[in-house]
Amino acid sequence: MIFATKALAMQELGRLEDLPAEYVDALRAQNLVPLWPSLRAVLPPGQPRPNTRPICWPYAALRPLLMRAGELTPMEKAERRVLVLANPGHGLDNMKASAAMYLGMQLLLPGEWAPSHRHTPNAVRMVVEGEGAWTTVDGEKCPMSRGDLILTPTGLWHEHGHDGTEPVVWLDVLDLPLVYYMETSYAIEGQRQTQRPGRGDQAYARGGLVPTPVFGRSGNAYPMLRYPWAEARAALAALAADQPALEAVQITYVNPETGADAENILGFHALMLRPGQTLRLPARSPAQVFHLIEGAVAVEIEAHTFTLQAADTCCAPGYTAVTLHNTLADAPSCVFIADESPLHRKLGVYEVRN
Ligand code: GTQ
Repeated sequence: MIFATKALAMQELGRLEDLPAEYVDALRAQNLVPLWPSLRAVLPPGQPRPNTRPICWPYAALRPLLMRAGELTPMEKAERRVLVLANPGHGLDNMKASAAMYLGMQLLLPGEWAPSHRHTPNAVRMVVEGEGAWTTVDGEKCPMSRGDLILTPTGLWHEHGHDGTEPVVWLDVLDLPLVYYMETSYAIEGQRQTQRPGRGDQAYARGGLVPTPVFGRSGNAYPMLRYPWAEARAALAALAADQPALEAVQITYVNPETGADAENILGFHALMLRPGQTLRLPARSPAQVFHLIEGAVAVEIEAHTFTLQAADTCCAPGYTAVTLHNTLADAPSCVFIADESPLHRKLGVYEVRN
């Protein structure tokens, strides 16, 4: 959406203190409030004033605290053993990385099981470390390896298990703040799922080639639940090699049957920075989260520069340009990006500023 940018000076409006206290009390007694003292706060001139601050959560600081949670709190007392990556701009207790995004680092120890449930918020997992864990989503067992993206879309049953020998950690990204704000957030507990045969990551393993049901449609709103990192990385490497002049070597995680975003509210992308590359992402309305899968990247957001090592996570408010610099001269770096773009597009508020 494009707004006229011709700036007119904004009129100073009357304050609450300018009104007789007895009048304000009479209004409040009828559950009424005057708009004009708050008008500039809810409709600020030119652009929003986000509470979302540029924040970085280095994995080296987070990991020992997460492992301690593993010692302090057994699974039965946690259900999901998660440390929430909270943005202080929203208040730590509100569990928001941005207005619509929740981030959590979840730990599952060998032999543990996080019981089956389903809920209205959409979630994805980005696997950070460890082998041998799996998430069963809607009956499909999805193995978890570093960099894999696994969807648990709204309403689908999911549970996590671990047959390996080392701790497994993943990053949860949920649209919980938005769904909670809408007063639509709830969960239902369930029984252990029976696993069904079939894997979307096999059926949809080749771009541009999709299974064609002859005897009726698959009927799955979410035909692909697991996006292996090996495939995503290969797609990025092939794109980088095929198009040497391409500035942004980026892919989007989509529904392979419709081409639409993989989930309804948040968007997910992987970006490869060429050795030494600096890439400026224009200011766009959605807030963004950057999680470094491999390499080393300096992320410049407003006055902040975060130097991301592998497994580090940071966030940027919307309406803000972000510059990414691959500090490796001889190897690519790969970044997982979560953003609020599907939501903004659906609501008609999506903007690119420059
Ligand atoms: O793994 O199902 O970080 O339900 C927050 C809520 C993870 C999960 C979170 C959840 C989950």
